Amino acid sequence: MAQRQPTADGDGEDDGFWLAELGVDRRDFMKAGAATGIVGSMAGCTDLLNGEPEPAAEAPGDVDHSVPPGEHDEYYAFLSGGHSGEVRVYGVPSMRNLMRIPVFNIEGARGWGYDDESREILEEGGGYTWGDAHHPRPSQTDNEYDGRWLFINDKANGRLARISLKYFETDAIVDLPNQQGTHGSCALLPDTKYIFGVGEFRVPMPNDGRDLDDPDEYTSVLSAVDPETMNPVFDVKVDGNMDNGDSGKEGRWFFATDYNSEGGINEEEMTRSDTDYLKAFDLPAIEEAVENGEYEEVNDIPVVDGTKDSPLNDGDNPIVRYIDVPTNPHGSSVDPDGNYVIASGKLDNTCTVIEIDRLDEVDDPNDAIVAQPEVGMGPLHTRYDGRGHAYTSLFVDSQVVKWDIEQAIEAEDRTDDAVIEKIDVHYNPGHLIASQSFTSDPRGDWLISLNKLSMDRFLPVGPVHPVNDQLIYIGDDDEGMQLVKDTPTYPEPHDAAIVHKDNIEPEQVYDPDDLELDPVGPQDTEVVREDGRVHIKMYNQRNEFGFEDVTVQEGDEVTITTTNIETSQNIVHSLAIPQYDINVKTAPQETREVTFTADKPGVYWMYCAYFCSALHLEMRSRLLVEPED
Ligand code: CUK
Ligand code: CUA
Ligand code: CA
Repeated sequence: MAQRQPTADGDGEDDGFWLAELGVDRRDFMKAGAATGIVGSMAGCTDLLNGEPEPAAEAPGDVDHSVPPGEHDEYYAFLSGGHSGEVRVYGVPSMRNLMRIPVFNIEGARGWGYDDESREILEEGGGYTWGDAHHPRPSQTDNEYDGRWLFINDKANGRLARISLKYFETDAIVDLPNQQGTHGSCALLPDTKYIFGVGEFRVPMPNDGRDLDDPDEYTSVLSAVDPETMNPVFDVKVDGNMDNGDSGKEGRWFFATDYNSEGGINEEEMTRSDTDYLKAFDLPAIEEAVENGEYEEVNDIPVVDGTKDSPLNDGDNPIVRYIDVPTNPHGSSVDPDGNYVIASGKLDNTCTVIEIDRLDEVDDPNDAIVAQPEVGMGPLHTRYDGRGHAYTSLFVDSQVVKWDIEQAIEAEDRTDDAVIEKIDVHYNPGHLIASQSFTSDPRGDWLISLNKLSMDRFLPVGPVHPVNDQLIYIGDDDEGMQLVKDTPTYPEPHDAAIVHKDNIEPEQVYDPDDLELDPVGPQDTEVVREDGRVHIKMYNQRNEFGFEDVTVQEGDEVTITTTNIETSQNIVHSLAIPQYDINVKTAPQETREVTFTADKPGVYWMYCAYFCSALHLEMRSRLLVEPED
């Protein structure tokens, strides 16, 4: 069993040095420790939620995670990029960063936001230039990752996005008009019938200036989106707010935590009550209400009333069940067998285990609670190894705790009898993720702890630190959890999904039939001029563009369509136009288009920004913009 270090450096001596270095006053530190009742084991202890953790010496495990040069990882890990707005792809177990996929942001290397199509996707998605991406969820068929899509939320602007896993490229963003702060994003399982945006911020509905200072009128909604069309299907409005969500495995239930049952507008109000809710949405009952026209329409979306006093919640078959769970719960997650949904306490040191099938059998949904194990301070999120164990991140304790679900059900509530072991992480973990954890068949080998603070773990790089994504081996129940690797990461991943390589088949070359634009081959090059509009159709390949020179007039609206006619994988080109803010990337067999106004007379060397061959530097053409007069 992994033990917490009794003192910062593990020597049992005074650690005033560490505390001073961290700028933490020793008395404050002791006080915080006393307040949280864990003075005896101070590693990682903090002033509840806000304090600074204490560095702990940790011997790396001896598990071999290396992937030799030239060999492939076993898993893809998709990490959300937080407020960078992107998704990152890592190989596991090497933790090598393989790719970044721009989603809500604008990004030069992938040309995202620099060609007409991606601009249109961003524009249709609300026209914002950043997003706060938290929860990447791969699509599933029959409760197994199916390699079609990855979905992700934008907490900042109330949006959901879809990434094609055929091309590792964002292909749709939907703006959810009745939702501000789309936090959770999850598929309805087993077959990804809907994607849910879980609305966190309560606002008037519609949020058009009415009820500005009347918080009782604010509401938050669960939004269901069709994964094929990416159009909203219906909303369910609820009392309180919502935070994280997860789906049952049988297509019936969806769950979301609620930390603001109080309907408060400040911290004091939001933490007033001893309990908040886990909400259980009964999807067939909601669909029936939509079919029967039992909704109001807001912003062209059917909004079903799931508040506590709604007639739809009156009777034997309520559409939303409100289950009392301790103070300000955060994560909610369903175990791989689909038997239990587990809510994590955040301000309570327990997790609450609800037996899903019981929801149908009991009059009071609180009677479906079957366990409340004590796990540690600041439990946030729970994931699974497929062997009956749950792994919960402990933000305040800076630990990951492994516990046994069935044992928790047998044990007394509010005891730590179900806890198997704890491991220190560095520091203050948010999410954690295990391989294939959202499916019905987790692999139980690797776990990543996505830690918010890295403090002293890396060379200092100024006041903004990287976050620390730590790889932990969980495949050996006898040896226990073993910390294997620190990975400094640009801020700030929240959640992740680890997908076996056999579940994804990305294309190496575009299939032109998948693209909206017709390809331009060497025979198709032309310049079409009409009424101040110029359409340049050209191709690109090593080491040339379709034209050596193109001349346009100042003020012309210019569209360039360009096809990478290469068929060999890995040969990417781009069309960069200096001083026009354009860099359109084209991968093999890809066609892209860009439209701009030629408002600056002069000579512009259109060039390729990908180093594609020995004559890459010579791969350029002139854009000649003739002055008006
Ligand atoms: S949230 Cu960030 S640590 Cu958006 Cu899933 Cu919990
Ligand atoms: Cu094409 Cu460089
Ligand atoms: Ca609360």
